[in-house]
Amino acid sequence: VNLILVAFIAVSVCLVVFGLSLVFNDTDPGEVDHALIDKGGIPMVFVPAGEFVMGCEKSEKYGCPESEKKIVHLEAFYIDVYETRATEYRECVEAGSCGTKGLVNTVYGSMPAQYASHYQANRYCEFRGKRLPTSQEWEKAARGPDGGHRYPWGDQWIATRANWCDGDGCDGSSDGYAGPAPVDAFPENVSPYGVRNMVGNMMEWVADMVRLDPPADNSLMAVWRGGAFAPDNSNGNPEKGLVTWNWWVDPPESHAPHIGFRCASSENGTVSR
Ligand SMILES: [Ca+2]
Ligand SMILES: [Ca+2]
Repeated sequence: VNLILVAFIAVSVCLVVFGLSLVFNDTDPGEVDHALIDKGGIPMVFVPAGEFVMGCEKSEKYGCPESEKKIVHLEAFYIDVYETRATEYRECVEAGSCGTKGLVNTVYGSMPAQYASHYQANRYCEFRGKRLPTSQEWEKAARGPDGGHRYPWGDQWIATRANWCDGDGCDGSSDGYAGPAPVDAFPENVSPYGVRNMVGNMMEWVADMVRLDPPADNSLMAVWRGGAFAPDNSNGNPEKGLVTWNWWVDPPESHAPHIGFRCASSENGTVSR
């Protein structure tokens, strides 16, 4: 009788596991490969070549004069799953390849690198054999290939899904982090390609440099993407500050507590499994 019972339980467990695997296969985007890592063991995802929707309609509720909607074709690339951690930046410092000027990180573990200038972010990505993503690559990785999500997870704003500002300066709600959150927090803040925390937590430097007002002001400014935990997210308006097409600039030498970055690569040899 015991043998029959054991056999029955074993068969039941197998059926449940098989059933679950079918369920997960149904909900898994399939295209996302979570097993890719760079030479330093940092997780990356592959974004295949193809078109995506960039920018937004001028009729958007809050307007988007700087990023009118268009179809853009990009070659394939890889991008980090997470914002760069302070621990990972420190490895570059310890290897003698990255500077510490302006950096005041004291919390490591899974906390993001803060205060890195655009120059330092570039240098760090070079140290990893990578580079900063272009603004177009960043937006494709955040929005996905089909239709162009408004937020990485879809078109509806969900206040608990991203680290944005807390308290009176915003809408009064709290997401549990008055400052930066670990880069792997908010697991539902995920793009169709499996990239995490693209909007919220740290704003992210991208490779692009622009002149906003030539010739009156010819200084080159560095572009950042994605909005942040800080209360200057469009005055606490997440629908405006954390949409995937949002971008603005800061001087490339800026060291800001709410600006971080992640790296990208076009090279097959950078990434393995
Ligand atoms: Ca927050
Ligand atoms: Ca971010």
